[in-house]
Amino acid sequence: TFRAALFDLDGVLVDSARLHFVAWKRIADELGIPFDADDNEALKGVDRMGSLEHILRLGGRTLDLSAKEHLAARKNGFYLDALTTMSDADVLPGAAALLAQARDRGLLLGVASASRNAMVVLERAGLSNAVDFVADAAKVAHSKPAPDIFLACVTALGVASDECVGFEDAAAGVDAIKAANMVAIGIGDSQVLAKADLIFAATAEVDLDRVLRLSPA
Ligand code: B16
Ligand code: MG
Repeated sequence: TFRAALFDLDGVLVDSARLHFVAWKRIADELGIPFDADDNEALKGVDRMGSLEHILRLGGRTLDLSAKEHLAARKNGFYLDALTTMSDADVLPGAAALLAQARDRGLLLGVASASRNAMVVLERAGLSNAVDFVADAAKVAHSKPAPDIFLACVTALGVASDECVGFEDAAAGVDAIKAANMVAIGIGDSQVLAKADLIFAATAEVDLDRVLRLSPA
């Protein structure tokens, strides 16, 4: 039986992609690199430096490490400013109910986000008390698709990998869950998330009973 449910943040629990986009758009504009909402799709689940590198590639640009670090920090400043406008209105439909239902079933709840701002986001969204552990992306060696952030939850929650189910909206996140030897639930497009064990179109569509009937990994 499952003992823990691990959730990605952006795209599964909270709609923060919009705020990331606005912040990256300012950086792209400064660099003179065309960047629209479609381009932003590729940044979902990708960590901060990986996202900047993707934008630079779009523009055929290369920068040295210190210039990249400066831009990544600037983007984060814009994002942190935008987070002051975040509230429980940005919680994705069905997310709070799903967390409550999972806790009701006796599952331990973890958040496995690529975001170094996960704690702030959860606080702004009013969800910090709805979960048991929030993994710190700054403390893991390898970002998604590596399993590290999901394994950090396993250690902290005192469960085994094969007792966990993970929820993800990004292909790299599904790969991370599978690499951690967990059951993977995809939230979003069935083609993009084809490697997941079960896929729902949106968080609000998740049928937790169906999920818990899957046999652990
Ligand atoms: P930060 P997730 C990811 O969150 C976002 O999807 C991605 O767009 C963002 O670049 C990444 O967090 C890092 O965020 O700059 O705040 O550290 O989907 O893994 O919850
Ligand atoms: Mg995500």
